[in-house]
Amino acid sequence: MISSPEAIAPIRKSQQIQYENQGFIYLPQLLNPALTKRVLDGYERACKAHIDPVRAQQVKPHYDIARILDEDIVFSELATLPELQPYLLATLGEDVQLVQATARLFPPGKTFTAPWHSDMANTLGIDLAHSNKFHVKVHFYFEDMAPDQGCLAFLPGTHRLPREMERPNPKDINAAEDSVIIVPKAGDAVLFNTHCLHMCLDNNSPKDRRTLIYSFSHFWVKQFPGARPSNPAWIPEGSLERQIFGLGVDGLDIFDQRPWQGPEPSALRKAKEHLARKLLG
Ligand SMILES: O=C(O)CCC(=O)C(=O)O
Repeated sequence: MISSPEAIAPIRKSQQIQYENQGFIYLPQLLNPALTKRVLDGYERACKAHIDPVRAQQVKPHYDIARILDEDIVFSELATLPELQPYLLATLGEDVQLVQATARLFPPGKTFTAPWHSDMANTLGIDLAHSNKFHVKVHFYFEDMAPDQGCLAFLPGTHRLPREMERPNPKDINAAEDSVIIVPKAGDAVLFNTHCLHMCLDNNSPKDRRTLIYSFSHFWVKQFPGARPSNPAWIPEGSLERQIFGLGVDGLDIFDQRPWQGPEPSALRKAKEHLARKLLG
């Protein structure tokens, strides 16, 4: 079945403005309780199989499962979640694709992220201050977080700083006073522009922080291994859903992928409109 763009309600203008200006959106209760429980169960099974044995051998600042999509169909469902789709379309565009999916466990301890970093700071060939629809991450939560449990924090608006402008010195930043710290509950998600300065704060709680982290970008961006489930039956039928897993519509150029039936690829349409304007004077 090919869905139509009208089937997906756009996000609210206020959310779009907030995202464009601040660089992140907090999405409380994006996952319903039944889905949240399935995600938690799937994560715990995967953790038992892949993280527990490593952890028994080696102490690491954090533990990742890079091929989480192969562990349970529920992790593929998250990537194409209907409630998430309007946000992906608004923050990236119609050619959205999943590029990486990871399950992460962050044990109590100091943060493993660089203080106030952009994931994209060294990206060549694109000026991210002018391209705020390039790359987003979604962190999914399936249990309530405590404020000191390694939460995400952002310096709002910093994705828009010109490349040549000096970034704030981490020594001058007091997270509690200068940043926005998100303390999510089970079922929540946080979507952010990965060029916005952010970090994961220390996990000073006695509990592991357990999350899922999915990265999305455009159809022409290279996917990490594991960004598509090995079992093709776990890829839903819809054209947007297939595109999210890197399976485009045959006959459409890689730079012009759109999931929707009907409209021609935008480059072709624009060329035709241009020609028509010329012919008709
Ligand atoms: O909270 C984490 O696990 C990592 C946060 C981060 O820096 C990221 O997702 O880019």
